[in-house]
Amino acid sequence: MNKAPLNPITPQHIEDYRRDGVLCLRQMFDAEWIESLREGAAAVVANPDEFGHTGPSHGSMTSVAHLWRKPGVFRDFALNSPVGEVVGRVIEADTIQMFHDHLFHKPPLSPQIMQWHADHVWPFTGSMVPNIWVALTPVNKQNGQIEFVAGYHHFCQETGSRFGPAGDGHFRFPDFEAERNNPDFPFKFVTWDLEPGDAVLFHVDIPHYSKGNDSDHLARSGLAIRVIGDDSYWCPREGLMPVPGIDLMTQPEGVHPAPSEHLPVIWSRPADEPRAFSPQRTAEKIDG
Ligand SMILES: O=C(O)CCC(=O)C(=O)O
Repeated sequence: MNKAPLNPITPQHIEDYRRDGVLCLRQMFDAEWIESLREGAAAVVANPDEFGHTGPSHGSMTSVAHLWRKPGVFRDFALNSPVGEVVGRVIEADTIQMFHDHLFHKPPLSPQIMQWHADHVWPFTGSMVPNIWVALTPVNKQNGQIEFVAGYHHFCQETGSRFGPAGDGHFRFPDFEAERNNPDFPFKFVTWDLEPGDAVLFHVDIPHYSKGNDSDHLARSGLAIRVIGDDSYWCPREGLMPVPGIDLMTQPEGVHPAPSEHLPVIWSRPADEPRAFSPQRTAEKIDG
């Protein structure tokens, strides 16, 4: 099972992520990882409660989180696969800490739609709270590929617009379904067909959506891994999703979370490489 990415992270990947806040990464994990995750996912689908916590979207789709907290392939993948390095290099972090994972499995003919949303539920502010969604089956238009609004994170970060408990309570997304065919809409809708082992990596402020599975024979499965990089800070607000085992409301607002067993460092940039993250650069960006 590979520990370093199977393919290089290129300047193009970094540029695409900076510009769009979402990109497709082809084949960074070897077949052994993917086969083991597929077997793990089949066991979770058969017995969700034995492996993790079922989410509100659990039902006609299997939706189970916190799988990495128990020994097994999901923990091995989080801690020992190249997933931390892949994310860290693309988002230009120097350290990556694990905090959450989530299996989304739509069986054939699952009507489960994931409505347009962004992952604003996490208890962190900052620009480095990404999600890497690793395909465990082929993913295509018919069985429920995920669609994204590319570049929308710039608007959110520049205007401080976050809905839900992390925001001001007033901000709402536009009706993205209505904007799909609007030639004047300033953002692009993007999506990719994926093979097992491909992944999509996206910024916490990127809106995304997936339709139901219309295939009568092909399930659609993906494992979302959520991590934090250097530019992420505690946001202790009621209504945000706590990290199990950590008392959210006693965490220091605006401080980068210290590594711990619940937020382990899963990748650090080697000491002989120049640092990618500069707090000063981030402060300059925020100041304008
Ligand atoms: O798997 C899906 O269809 C949706 C995934 C998602 O919303 C997420 O990873 O945040």
